[in-house]
Amino acid sequence: EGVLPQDYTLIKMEVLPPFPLKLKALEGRRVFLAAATLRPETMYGQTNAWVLPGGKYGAFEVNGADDVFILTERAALNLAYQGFSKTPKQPSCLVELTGYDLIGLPLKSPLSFNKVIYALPLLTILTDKGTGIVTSVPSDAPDDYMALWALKAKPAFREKYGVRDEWVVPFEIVPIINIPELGDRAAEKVCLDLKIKSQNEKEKLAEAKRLTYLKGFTDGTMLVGEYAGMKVQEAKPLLRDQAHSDR
Ligand code: A2H
Repeated sequence: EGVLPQDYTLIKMEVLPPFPLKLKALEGRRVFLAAATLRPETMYGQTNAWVLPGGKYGAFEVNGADDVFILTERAALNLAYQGFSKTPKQPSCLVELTGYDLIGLPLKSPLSFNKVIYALPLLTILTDKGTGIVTSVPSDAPDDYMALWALKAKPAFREKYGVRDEWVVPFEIVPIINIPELGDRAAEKVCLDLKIKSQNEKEKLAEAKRLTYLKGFTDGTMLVGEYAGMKVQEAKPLLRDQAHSDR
């Protein structure tokens, strides 16, 4: 199994100009934060993206277009082996970056009802999984719900990482999927039901993820978008293909 298993969908979030100093060399090109997700059908509800502050990232040239992907070197190598690098089997890094360089970048993500979302810090990101960039959907992902809640509730945490209020405070949960027993903010309901108080309650969060993921997939119905009214099971592959053909 590689870094990007079959089930992952890569979501390209375009970095909006003007670019900060660290990215100036990339001006004139289309630059994306590339997130790996298991839930392409939830992309309507994105409120932000997550990056690991101390994590090592790079801006890599990808096949064909002038496009540049920001992700971990490990993910870039994996994509290169899947034929997505400019040079075969070799990632071509234009700029070396850390998560700190990415915090606060304004992003435009396909399908998201929020026209602009921001890259925000998350300390529980694993660097050996996916792309090291995670898109955040607090309506349906317990991890995202708890992390966004923590950033909203703790000004000191925002200050520590140079996060401006306007990147966080205005962003609310966007209901996108209805699950009969869990409603249309499933992640919030499950976190409240299980009395989860922080991102560090790993076991409870794992249980919350299991519950929302299982019930969302088997019983969920899309509330929004092109496939509103359709079962999640049926909409998921359609939205996955849409994201893939956009690559
Ligand atoms: B999922 P699996 Cl709505 N570190 O996307 C931590 N988490 C990561 C990651 C990393 N490096 N890379 C990906 N992920 C997250 C959406 C979503 C996700 C929803 C609900 C559940 C869910 C929006 N965030 O995942 O261990 C990404 O979050 C539940 C596990 O490889 C990705 O999908 O199976 C998921 O974990 C991949 O987890």
